[in-house]
Amino acid sequence: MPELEFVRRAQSFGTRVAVTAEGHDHSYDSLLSVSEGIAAGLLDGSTDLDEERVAFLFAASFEYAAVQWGIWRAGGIAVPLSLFAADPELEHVITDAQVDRIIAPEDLLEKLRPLCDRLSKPLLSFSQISSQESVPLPELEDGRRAMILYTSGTTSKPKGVVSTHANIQAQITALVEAWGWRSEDSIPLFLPLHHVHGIVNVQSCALWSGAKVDCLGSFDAEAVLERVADKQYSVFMGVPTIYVKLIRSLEAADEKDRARYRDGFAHMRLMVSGSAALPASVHEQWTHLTGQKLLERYGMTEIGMAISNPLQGERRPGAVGMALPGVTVRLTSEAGDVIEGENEPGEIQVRGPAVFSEYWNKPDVTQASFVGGWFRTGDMAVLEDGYYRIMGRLSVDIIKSGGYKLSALEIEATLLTHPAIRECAVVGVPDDTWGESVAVAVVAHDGERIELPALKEWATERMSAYKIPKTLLLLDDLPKNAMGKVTKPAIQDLFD
Ligand code: MCA
Ligand code: AMP
Repeated sequence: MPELEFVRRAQSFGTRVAVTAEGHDHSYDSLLSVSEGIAAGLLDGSTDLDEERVAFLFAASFEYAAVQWGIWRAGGIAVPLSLFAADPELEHVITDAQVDRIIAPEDLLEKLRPLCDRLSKPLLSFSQISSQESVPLPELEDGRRAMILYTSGTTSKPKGVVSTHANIQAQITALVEAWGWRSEDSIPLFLPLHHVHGIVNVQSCALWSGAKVDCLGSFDAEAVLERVADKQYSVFMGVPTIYVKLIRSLEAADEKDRARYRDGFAHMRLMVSGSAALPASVHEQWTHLTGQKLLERYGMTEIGMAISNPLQGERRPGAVGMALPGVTVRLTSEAGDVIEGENEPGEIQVRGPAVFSEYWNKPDVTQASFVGGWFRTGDMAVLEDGYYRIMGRLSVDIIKSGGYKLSALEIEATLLTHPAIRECAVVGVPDDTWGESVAVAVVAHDGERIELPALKEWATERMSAYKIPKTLLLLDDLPKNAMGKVTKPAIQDLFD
């Protein structure tokens, strides 16, 4: 029976350790047998899930990997949920993706139960869905839809990005080739598993290669540093905020510990930064403290990774490098002309097998996102001496904070449901730790006062912590242009 490539490869890795979590090692054999049991449980007598959307809410763990593989092996579409999402955000994903079933570990059932009951969606525990029965699994083509990830954009609600198995495989193989992944590799996983960075770049590349993923749950600088000092890892991947936080810990450590950490980092063969701009100063500070030159790369949910500094050769601070294997990149001017030479900025457009298939149930938005088969990223870059340098985004309404992509419009729409808010404008403001942080200018209804702590508390029920404004300005009116449109750059200036 033809198997998906990741299953075929895992069979050859057998007893090697695939995932370590909470002090337990889990082999590739175990991942194969447990995921087969989950596939059988999900199939429950049918022969193929036929792209049923199955949502799941797990921290990085053996269970996460087994459920993801189980959904795939049964022919379903995996819809990973965010551990940090508030109920309205979870509801949007579950209803928009038309999810039929939701799987969670025992300790998260209570959190999800009221929402699932209200939406009349079956909620199943990990043990409930695991079957001991051996049943034939469906034969799957690579073109089958595999995953929907929710990403914010210039529409107010996040959109579901659909990737096929072929897309995901292309995303993985580009990185395995470019970054030299091998079965001896070991990598810590502390990133969230509802985004490409954690799912594809860390977990999937490692499991494709027969390497080991060490699941740390969440990011804790001290815990990470101790394991690094223990020389547990050969590869390391994080967003710039993680490197900023680690730099702070390294600087605060005493000389003896700092030397141990430095040794641990120096022992690694590759350290990667991405998901947001890595300031050249952080790049340089990192080299100074650890002896490692970070490899910065550029990617997006819709395309996986597209551009990367080289594994061998110059890793240029402030630049993201060149197109990855199998990816074609071009820049276009505002008028839509292709830019041929260097030093002229333009929009990054991408083509290749890694590019997603569609936004779920949004044919018009999908169509508008492509021009002649090229995906329009909405990011600006310039080519300089053979390396791309990211210049920023076309839309002021996209904020990158801690590596998360946030929609100012989505946050505004939620804040406008606050009874005291008449008007508001959300902007990203520069922040040394988070890259950008969320700020809001608010006009209150007559006689109302809005204080930041109370607004934060109100927002906690309605949005993920990283979307909640960290700064608030109460204004009598929002700055607007002659057409009556709010001028966001003027609002950004007010926060200076
Ligand atoms: C949390 N806080 C923030 C933010 N987030 N403040 C400002 N801006 C933020 N974005 C506050 C909290 O409210 C809390 O405040 C304090 O900071 C600590 O929060 P906590 O969540 O504990 O922070 P952390 O655990 O240290 O999180 C930092 C993190 C996390 C590990 C960097 O943000 C993270 O995992 N980011 C990665 C996201 C990611 O994977 N993105 C990839 C998507 P208080 O102490 O007052 O309560 S992009 C992608 O996939 C594409 C394809 C790509 O290119 O990679
Ligand atoms: P997401 O939609 O969450 O996948 O985020 C993708 C976005 O992150 C891109 O469109 C870029 O704006 C941003 N991004 C990713 N990597 C980098 C990088 N190395 N430098 C600057 N921005 C980046």
